[in-house]
Amino acid sequence: LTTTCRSLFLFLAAALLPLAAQAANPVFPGADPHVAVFEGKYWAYPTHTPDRRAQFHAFDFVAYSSDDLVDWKASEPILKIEDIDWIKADGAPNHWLWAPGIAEKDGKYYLYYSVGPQNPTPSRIGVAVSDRPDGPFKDIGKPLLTGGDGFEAIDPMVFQDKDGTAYFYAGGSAGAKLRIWKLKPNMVELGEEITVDTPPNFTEGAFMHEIDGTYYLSYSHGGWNNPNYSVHYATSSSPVGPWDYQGPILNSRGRFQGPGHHSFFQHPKSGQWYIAYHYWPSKKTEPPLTGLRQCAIQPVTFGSDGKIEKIVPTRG
Ligand code: FUB
Repeated sequence: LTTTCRSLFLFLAAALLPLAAQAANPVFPGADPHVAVFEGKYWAYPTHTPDRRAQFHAFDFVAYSSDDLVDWKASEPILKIEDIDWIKADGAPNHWLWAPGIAEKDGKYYLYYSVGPQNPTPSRIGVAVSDRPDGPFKDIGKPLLTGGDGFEAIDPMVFQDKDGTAYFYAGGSAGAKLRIWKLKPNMVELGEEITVDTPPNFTEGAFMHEIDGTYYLSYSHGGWNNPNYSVHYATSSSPVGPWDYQGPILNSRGRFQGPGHHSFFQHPKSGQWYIAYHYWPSKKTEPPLTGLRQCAIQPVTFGSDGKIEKIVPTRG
């Protein structure tokens, strides 16, 4: 009996192991999550959505950290709007922060973020620097990018290529235009802008990752208040295109409102890729939406042709 019980226990333990590494969605509150691996831990930087009133109008950022993608711990605020002098100095009464992007270089961490109002322009993107992934971050004292002429400076993302060049991606929503610059080596100034095509069905939330020489540009399509809100992607042999449109990868198929504004990241040891995104995990699928946006994480599978297999958001 003892041997049978032990075999049964080992069988059940082995069967449960993969589940232990898979989070029950949603995993943490917020939206627009940029997840990255620093110092052997997962770090997530979402738009902070403390309550429904503030869900598009946050006044600080927090980071979440995890050793296992299951248990996530919120940090203290890593940057507060009241500590950003140029926002206060411009005198306009209503400002807010959202959609951060993170990058690390030579032991310093760079947090890029959208500063509202988004539309009408000028929308702006700021950048703050820290010695630690959980801050505190210090803003550099001026905007990195200002929108105008129909271009909305929102949804920053930095991709560091294998040759060390850092590319800065931004833009979307009403203008639905993607723009890309090289970042100067100091990571806090824009260098040369590269003229690129905006890929088909681009709305906002650009993200770049690279695998074996294929560059994957992924982005939100449809807008957060549209039932077709989803994530699409295009591939290229370079981080700046030209793009080969591949279609949608993440679509709730009417089950939930969302998903959108995502990031890709890789398990540092196994190499497994994951996608983090936000959605409204209530059953209601048409605007006006109930509840707050929340963040979810799911594994990503690539076909032998390098194409991303379609993902359907989960809850629980
Ligand atoms: O979080 C505010 C906006 O909603 C972002 O800029 C978009 O990407 C969308 O997620």
